[in-house]
Amino acid sequence: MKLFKTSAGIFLQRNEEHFVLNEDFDALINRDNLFEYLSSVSSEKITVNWNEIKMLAPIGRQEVWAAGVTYLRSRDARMEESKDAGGADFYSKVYNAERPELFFKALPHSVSAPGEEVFIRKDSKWNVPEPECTLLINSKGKIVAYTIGNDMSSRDIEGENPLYLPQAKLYYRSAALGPCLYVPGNEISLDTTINLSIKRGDEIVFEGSIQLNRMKRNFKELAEYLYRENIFEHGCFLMTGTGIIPPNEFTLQSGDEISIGIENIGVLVNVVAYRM
Ligand code: DO4
Ligand code: MG
Repeated sequence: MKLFKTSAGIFLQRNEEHFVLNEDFDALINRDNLFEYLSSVSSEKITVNWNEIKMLAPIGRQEVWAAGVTYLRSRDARMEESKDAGGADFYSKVYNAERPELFFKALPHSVSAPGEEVFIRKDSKWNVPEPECTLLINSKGKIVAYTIGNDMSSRDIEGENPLYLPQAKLYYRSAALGPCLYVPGNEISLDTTINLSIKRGDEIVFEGSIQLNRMKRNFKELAEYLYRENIFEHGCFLMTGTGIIPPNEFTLQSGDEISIGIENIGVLVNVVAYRM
């Protein structure tokens, strides 16, 4: 089942049919039994005309956090970009350590919705999208849904010094979520593929894909660490790290169209821009 947050309300997609849910979004997605509730809730059936409706990011009052260096490809890329700052050591250590890298990513107001622009920093020359399977964890620490996340990153700022990570990762519209919350009722299959495609004009300038089974960590472990000494009253989103990184000579340009697809969830499309 899928939940869409839209300009016309909350839509539940169940067995190819759509229903409107007149409920508080935060209370709904924080339900412990979200899958069971959505399986049986009865509500007005509708025909959705997506051309007349704006899709919103499927977030209410939750914080967005992110995990890093959860795939070998990410470890290698960080080691390269930070080699002058001594990165070889700390990225390889965190990849092998018991404790994962977790960092705060965004508050809801700076998250881009499907179709909205994501920003690159004007003081950075090397920017990439990071396509990440993203967990919705409820206030009790249970993973209840999945969505697609884009952890936009400035690789030159991050590579210059690891203490610059918050500036490389956390700025207005550096995160995108959507298009929906996928509520499968059980854990997402690790055979699931994430695809990234970047279009410049009519040309595809980068394409890549990875399966979730290439992750070094598992989702429950990441959620457990995040909730150890934190309270998330409305639940929390957790981006689980990227395994797709364009080659070093690639950087995003204003106007590029980023499409991130995850099987069973959908495709999240955003266009790159500078904040005016
Ligand atoms: O250590 C830097 C962040 C890594 C990251 O965001 C990722 O691996 O996805
Ligand atoms: Mg990332």
